[in-house]
Amino acid sequence: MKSSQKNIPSDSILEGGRDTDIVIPVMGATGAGKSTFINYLLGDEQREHHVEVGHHLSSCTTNVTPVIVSSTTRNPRNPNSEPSRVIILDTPGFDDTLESDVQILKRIADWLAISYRKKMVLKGVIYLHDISQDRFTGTARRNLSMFNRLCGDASLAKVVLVSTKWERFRDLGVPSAREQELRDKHWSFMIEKGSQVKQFRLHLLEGEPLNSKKMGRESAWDIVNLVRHRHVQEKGGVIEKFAIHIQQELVDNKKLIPQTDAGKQLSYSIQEFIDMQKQLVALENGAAEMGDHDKIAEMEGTIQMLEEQMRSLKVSLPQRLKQIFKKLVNNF
Ligand SMILES: Nc1nc2c(ncn2[C@@H]2O[C@H](COP(=O)(O)OP(=O)(O)OP(=O)(O)O)[C@@H](O)[C@H]2O)c(=O)[nH]1
Ligand SMILES: [Mg+2]
Repeated sequence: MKSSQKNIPSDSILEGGRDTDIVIPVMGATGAGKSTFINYLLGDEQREHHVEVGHHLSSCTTNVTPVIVSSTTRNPRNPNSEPSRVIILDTPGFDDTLESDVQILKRIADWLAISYRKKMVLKGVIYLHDISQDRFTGTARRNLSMFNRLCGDASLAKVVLVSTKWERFRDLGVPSAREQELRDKHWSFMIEKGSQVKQFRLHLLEGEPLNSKKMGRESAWDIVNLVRHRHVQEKGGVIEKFAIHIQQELVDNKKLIPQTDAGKQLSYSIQEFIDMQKQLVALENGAAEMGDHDKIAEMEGTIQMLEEQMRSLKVSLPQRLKQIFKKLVNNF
């Protein structure tokens, strides 16, 4: 399945989602190596399922793409029993060169919300960072901040922070110092809350004979197995329900994406703003009919937040958009 198609492909994996599925999203800035990591998990034998890897400066993965990396029969004595699937979710990074953050968040959030409704088990999250980058750039910062807001503090113990592209250095001292800086500075809060740190390595030490395919595959699987086999509490034989913050916000608390902690961080374009206003008007009318005053108050808060953002947009609105906007606001 290629992930760079403009239209969102039909997602048969999500459609067939069930409570025996294990989901592990892979996140991180564009170019961090998310798709490459997933292809190492698949190996050459499953080359037909490889996701597209970017070799240009532009972002590559624009859609959320689930990939089944393992599928095992749970009950060997019953060949008809549903196999337990390990699904790795390839995601686009924020600050993408082709798509707005609003679109990216929507794709990730929608997928996660549906999978949660289907009771697919989100075991943990892998966050990749390119260690060969000379600076912790604004994009790296933005991705980490959005990631934290998606996961929420309570889920940080299920996060594995992974550095990539180690073999780009001859002098192995350089990335080690960088990793230390990540641990001490940018990742320290997450490590305190239980996140683990790992390296995705295509080779071990300088000068060693390089079998990057074998090493890369083992290294990728070590990381996935760490997430997969983490201690799971079973309550009455049922696997512990694990959701990250945004899933709880969207499904349990019935919030809209702009009302979530991650959504509140985004600047919305005028068109996105108008689309959301329309959605809110429809929802608010529904809530008014039901007499749901809490919901109305919550939505009014969101509308206010959006209006403030709108005011702070330093762009001059075309007359036509101004009229639509005014009409929508006057509806309240
Ligand atoms: N040397 C080295 N190169 C890597 C590694 N991981 C990825 N790359 C290269 O980095 C580039 C980007 O890799 P992708 O896997 O497409 O990165 P991505 O995170 O999926 O990027 P987007 O889809 O744009 O978000 C490609 O040229 C890869 O070959 C790694 O561990 N080592
Ligand atoms: Mg990619």
